[in-house]
Amino acid sequence: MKRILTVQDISCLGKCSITVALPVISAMGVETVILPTAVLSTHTMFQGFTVKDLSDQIEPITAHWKSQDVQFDALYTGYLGTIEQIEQMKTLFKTFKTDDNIIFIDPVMADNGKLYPAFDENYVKANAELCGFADIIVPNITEACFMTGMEYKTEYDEAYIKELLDKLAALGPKIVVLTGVSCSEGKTGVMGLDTTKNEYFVYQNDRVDAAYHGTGDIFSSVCVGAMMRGHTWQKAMEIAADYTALTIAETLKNPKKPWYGVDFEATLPVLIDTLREKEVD
Ligand code: PXL
Repeated sequence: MKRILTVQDISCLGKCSITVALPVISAMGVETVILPTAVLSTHTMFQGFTVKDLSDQIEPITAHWKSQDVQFDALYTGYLGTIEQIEQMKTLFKTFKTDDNIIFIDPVMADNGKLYPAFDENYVKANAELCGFADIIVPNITEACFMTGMEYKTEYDEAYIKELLDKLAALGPKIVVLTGVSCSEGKTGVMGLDTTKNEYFVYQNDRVDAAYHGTGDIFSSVCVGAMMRGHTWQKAMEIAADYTALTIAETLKNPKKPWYGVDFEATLPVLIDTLREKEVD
């Protein structure tokens, strides 16, 4: 069984970060080791949330793992709280990166043209630099614009997306994937660039007209999980995009209209079936 390490916060209530990554990746048949960067009462879209920073735990926890000769097949980072933690990730990568594992970075910090409340321009710069260490990065368009200095647009053409991908590639990652890309009316999905082959990749499915927090975390977790189950990054993106769309559609059926996160618990069986159907030897 493959083993991944995911480094992100625990938002106790909110269905994002570790409370998504752990159940989703485990359900995909991949061991999921967690390194919590902070404990929050809720994610930061709630008013008045509490935060306990755990930066001082990162060094002792990772040192203990190192002493036990622990190895990982993927190092997956998501929401990190501070520039200091971004710096700590560089050390963690040096410690645990091997020739055989991958670094997967979701530079979670913004959406819909705006930075999340905790972040500023310096945080953006630090995250952009961290992306240079990655084998694969999966920013949304907002995060990509902040990291490249390009103008954020809600209406765009393929040339705009390709320019964003090229500028992200210049940060240094091997594979760049932009999420939330709509190539035509009523569609949404991803567009990627494999810098080692200079090949672009597009995957689109039907747009479900609703926005929920945590969908980026679901997408990234499924990507990592699918890659660990032997799928190519392109196939992993397709599985993740389809599963995210299905989960949003399922959440829309909920009469209680949850606003803070999606009902991924209801769609996990479908994800497991999909993986079985698409099993790679
Ligand atoms: O889903 C991204 C995310 C993760 N962690 C925290 C957040 C958010 C988005 O708002 O606030 C704490």
